[in-house]
Amino acid sequence: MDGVDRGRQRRSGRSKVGAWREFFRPTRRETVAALGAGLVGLPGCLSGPSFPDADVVAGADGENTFEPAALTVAVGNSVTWGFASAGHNVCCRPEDSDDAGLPADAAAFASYGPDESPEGSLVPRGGTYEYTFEVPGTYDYVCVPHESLGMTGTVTVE
Ligand SMILES: [Cu+2]
Repeated sequence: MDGVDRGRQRRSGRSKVGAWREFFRPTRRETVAALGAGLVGLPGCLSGPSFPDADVVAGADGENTFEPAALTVAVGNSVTWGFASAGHNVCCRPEDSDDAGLPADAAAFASYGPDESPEGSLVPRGGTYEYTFEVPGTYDYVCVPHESLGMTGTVTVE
């Protein structure tokens, strides 16, 4: 129960993602309304899709980054990645990337299926990917197309 409390505190203290959101600064209701009105496609809108419920934003401002790159969550917590630009994925499968790693007793995961191409299976702009961490430890994941450019991240599960 102590772990749940600490997890909540960490989830509410997502400062880097929070700072990114402040640029757009929508309320949840405004975001839903804006998405419904097709804001994503409006010319001149440079902030891209907003992800009120995302823990990690991939490709913000067209950069090859995960923000925040390091995140700590409690066992049983879900992490949601929001994809602010096209061309990215999430891979925590050592068979697909030398930079991917996870606890020995944890299952590998990726935003694409086991039979899909790691390089070619990408989450669309505005899409999300969610994974629930049931095994404690350190998870090093990558965006396969951009791992050589440093698009990597870590989730620590306590
Ligand atoms: Cu990428």
